[in-house]
Amino acid sequence: MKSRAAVAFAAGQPLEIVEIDVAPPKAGEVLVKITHTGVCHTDAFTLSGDDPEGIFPAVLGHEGGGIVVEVGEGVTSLQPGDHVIPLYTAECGKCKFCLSGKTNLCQAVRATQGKGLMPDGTTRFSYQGKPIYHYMGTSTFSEYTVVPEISLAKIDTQAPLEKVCLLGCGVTTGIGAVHNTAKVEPGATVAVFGLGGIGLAVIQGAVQAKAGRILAIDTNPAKFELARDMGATDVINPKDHQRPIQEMIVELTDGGVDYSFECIGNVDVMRAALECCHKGWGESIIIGVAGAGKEIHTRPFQLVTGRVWRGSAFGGVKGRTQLPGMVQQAMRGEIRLDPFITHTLPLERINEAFDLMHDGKSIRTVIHF
Ligand code: NAD
Ligand code: DAO
Ligand code: ZN
Ligand code: ZN
Repeated sequence: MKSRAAVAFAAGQPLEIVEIDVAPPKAGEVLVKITHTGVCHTDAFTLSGDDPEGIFPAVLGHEGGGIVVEVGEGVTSLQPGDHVIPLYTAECGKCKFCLSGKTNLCQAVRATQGKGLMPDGTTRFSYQGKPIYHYMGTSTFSEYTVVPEISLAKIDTQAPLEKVCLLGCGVTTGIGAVHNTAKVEPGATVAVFGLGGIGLAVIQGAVQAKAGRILAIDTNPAKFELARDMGATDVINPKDHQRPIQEMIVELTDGGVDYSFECIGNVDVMRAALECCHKGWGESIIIGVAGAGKEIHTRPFQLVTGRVWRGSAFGGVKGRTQLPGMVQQAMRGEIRLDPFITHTLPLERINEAFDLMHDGKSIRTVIHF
């Protein structure tokens, strides 16, 4: 079938809106009509060429919501008409990772997903007879996409797809990192570095966890109003101060924070986020994705003296099991999605969403098809 899609033909170039061909779903696969998709910093990262796994030409996008159109052979858990959120972290429920009880990083389709292919090693997308690659197993920048059954969370048909699509990445990642990775407890002091969609979601999670103090840090002061609205108690622009930010935070918080979250992808900030943690117990969670080849540094004594460095992918959330419940939380108003949606645009104007992000003017632009 034909599908309107925003295709990344090459790194560093704007997406092109073209009509691609989408092949029917094979065994274990599902054809989904995407109604809405957010644009996340990770899409921009891949498009920039900094992503070591970036493959072109590809249909990017991983923060979508849509409706099942057709299911392939053997698909039992979904049927046409079901509403779904595509998952870049699948949940097969059977692999060593799924069964470990220790991680959400299902590996069932990981190898092919990382190569821009479906699990059988081929692509369902083409343009003018040439293959177009998938992205993160989701490719939500196409009106029609094909996704493995195990990479789809079935959600309430009453949920507004134009909002809950954000649970496909940003909001879930931030909130999940607070509850599943850090396990922030009531009264804790938290520092959040980077106040984009991820950082604001961390703030929301910290408020849910009843953190006592939430320090929000960004070099763009335009982000502070929303951070305060989400529940930040202190906002700090590192550019307003001469001293290293970690020193300042340690002083402001009587020895350091209980938890910090890096939501930027900057390895220097990752160091600051670790070093602003309290001696003996402070934990720093890396969420941001750094450029290819980047490395983190600190003095080992920071760890010897009790600080902990962790990472979090998709907030440690198991998508098929947990996302439907988070959608219900959003419908009850327990997860706020509206503040994240600063812009909405039609697919044809998707490049403007990247410009808004790069200019620091948006949190999330939701694209409609
Ligand atoms: P974003 O671009 O919307 O937000 C980043 C924020 O960081 C901006 O507000 C920017 O002003 C701020 N910033 C930049 N440099 C800074 C500095 N030196 N000090 C303080 N603030 C600074 O991005 P986003 O969509 O919120 O994504 C954030 C990061 O999280 C990205 O690296 C993205 O790839 C990553 N991410 C990770 C996961 C995961 O599962 N681990 C999921 C989604 C996104
Ligand atoms: O299993 O090896 C693996 C990786 C799974 C993907 C995790 C991605 C998390 C970071 C990328 C940001 C997503 C938007
Ligand atoms: Zn994302
Ligand atoms: Zn699995």
